[in-house]
Amino acid sequence: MIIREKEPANLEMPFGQLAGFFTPNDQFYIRAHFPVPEIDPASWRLRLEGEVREARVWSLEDLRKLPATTVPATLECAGNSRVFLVPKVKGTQWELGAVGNAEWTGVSLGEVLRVTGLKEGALEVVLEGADSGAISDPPKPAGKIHYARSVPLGKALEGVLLAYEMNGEPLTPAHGFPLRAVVPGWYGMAAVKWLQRIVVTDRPYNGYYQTVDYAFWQRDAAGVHLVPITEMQVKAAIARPGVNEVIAAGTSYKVTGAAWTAEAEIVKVELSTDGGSSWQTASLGKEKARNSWRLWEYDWSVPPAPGRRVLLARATDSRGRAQPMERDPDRGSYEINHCLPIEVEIR
Ligand SMILES: Nc1nc2c(c(=O)[nH]1)N[C@H]1C(S)=C(S)[C@@H](COP(=O)(O)O)O[C@H]1N2
Ligand SMILES: [Mo]
Repeated sequence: MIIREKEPANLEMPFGQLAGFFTPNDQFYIRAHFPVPEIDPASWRLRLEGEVREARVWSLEDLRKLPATTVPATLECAGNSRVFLVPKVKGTQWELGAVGNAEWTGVSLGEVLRVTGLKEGALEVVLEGADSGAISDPPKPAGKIHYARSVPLGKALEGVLLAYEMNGEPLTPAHGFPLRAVVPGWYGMAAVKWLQRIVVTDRPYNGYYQTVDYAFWQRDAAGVHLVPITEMQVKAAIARPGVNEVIAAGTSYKVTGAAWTAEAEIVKVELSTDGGSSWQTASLGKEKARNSWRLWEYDWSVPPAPGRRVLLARATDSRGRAQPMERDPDRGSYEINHCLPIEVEIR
């Protein structure tokens, strides 16, 4: 793993290691704002409060008694590929590997909410982690805050998993033991780890991690306004070759990668080996699942002449969304899904 930060641990998968549909747990990237909280599973409780019929606490045992489901989902950090932004922006300088695909097992948040019972005014559901710390750069609240994100009630009832297993194994401490949220189709920041409290609110939640952080400027009929980052944008990433890789002239090279989107299928991945002048269709891998990435490959006949070449991949999904060639500046330092140049050397 590439160490982007030691404490708290922020680790990236070297994306050239991409090998299969599911990312092994020990290769799955780790993103954390604060140190991993120490949690004793026996005394751990999940508190559920706010606009519910009656506030209650859940033990791990209670949750495991509810029907379990297994859901494959790709998590991509909203800041993945930030190192490609020009000019440079603040934040962890992820290359391509702050993304992974896993099978998550747990109980649906909707089930837990239905069993608990909701009040009429319920509007959003705030997911709070047990980790906390102080923010260094203003604007910031005073003192320590917990990591927290909200989902609208509709999403909370249908599309959120409270997971205790990842690829068939109990969550590791770094990935949110004993319980984390998984919000398939949304960027990783929604997948709150180390859950300790769920609060149903009767008004929009404007917490730090969906206003000051993890938000972008949306332009619509209402003008320009700040909205929380939610759904993943369509994106294809090249795993091999890597940046500055030396490739033998006149040979055949298998270009590989993955492509993902939200609530849609990847229908096409195109590859350019000449900086975007021409595009060829890559072949898509057999394995697929909603909100999971699709592997792809392309057999490149490497030109006989030495020189530098820029490779680009471009995905299109069944909602008709395609990757843009240019960066959208309203996305700030997040949602980096324009076609990323991978420059190689033919020798
Ligand atoms: N409690 C808590 N949950 C969190 C975070 C965090 O710092 N604290 N980071 C979020 C971000 S930004 C991402 S991208 C994902 C990463 O999940 P992973 O470390 O299991 O890959 O966790 C999310 N959940
Ligand atoms: Mo993230």
